[in-house]
Amino acid sequence: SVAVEDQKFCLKEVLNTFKLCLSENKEVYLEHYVAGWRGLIKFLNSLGSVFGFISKDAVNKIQILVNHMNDENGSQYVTVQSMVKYELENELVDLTKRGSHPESGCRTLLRLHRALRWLELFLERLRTSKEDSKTSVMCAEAYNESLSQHHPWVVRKAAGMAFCMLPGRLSFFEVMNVGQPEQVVAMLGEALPLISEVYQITEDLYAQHNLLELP
Ligand code: 1PX
Repeated sequence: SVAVEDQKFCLKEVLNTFKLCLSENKEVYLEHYVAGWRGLIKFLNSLGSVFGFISKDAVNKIQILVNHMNDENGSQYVTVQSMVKYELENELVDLTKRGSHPESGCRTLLRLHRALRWLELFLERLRTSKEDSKTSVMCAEAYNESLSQHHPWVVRKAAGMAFCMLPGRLSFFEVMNVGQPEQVVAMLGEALPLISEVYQITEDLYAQHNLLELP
């Protein structure tokens, strides 16, 4: 269940789940996508309760997807591709304004997808950071370049305040539970292309179906 997020975070596990995300013909498995996010939320939770409002929203979104995967039409929710096809063909998506399908898989996954872009930008900054780089600054820059564009002012404000509470670079690396900073950097170098690929495939799919602005 998503309620239990208390095991120790390990970046390597998250890396593995993102590896499992892609099928042979480059479809994105929802099961592993969700598992990847669970791992990230575990990490966020270990940083303290100021990030609770962020992880709460992410857990909500994951739960919506898991509910779709477990309901009677669950077989349509195996990959992001099959989900999009099924929901569009059956008119289960609010396309222009919120209506009778506020919890469509498509609009819910889009929120996580946008957050994945933030993650990509943030991890790339972490990977190339110097000893005196500030995680709060890297995080804020990544956020301003991506996710913030989809958030109202109050959310941006709250996020900005939370970023200031992030631990410094070295403690941050320690929480990642990979080993020495050089090993963290190497691991990030391995993880980033996978995350980028999952992001890009989803982005192209959503663009192709005109789903990038779902309400
Ligand atoms: C190895 C490093 C890993 C770091 C892992 C951190 C995981 C972060 C997970 C963040 C997930 C955020 C999902 C946000 C989805 C969203 O945009 N929701 C908004 C829109 O939803 P709606 O249903 O209303 O259309 C919603 O309004 C969000 C509210 C919560 C605030 C979101 C702020 C996001 C900041 C993301 C950066 C996280 C900083 C973590 C620092 C490590």
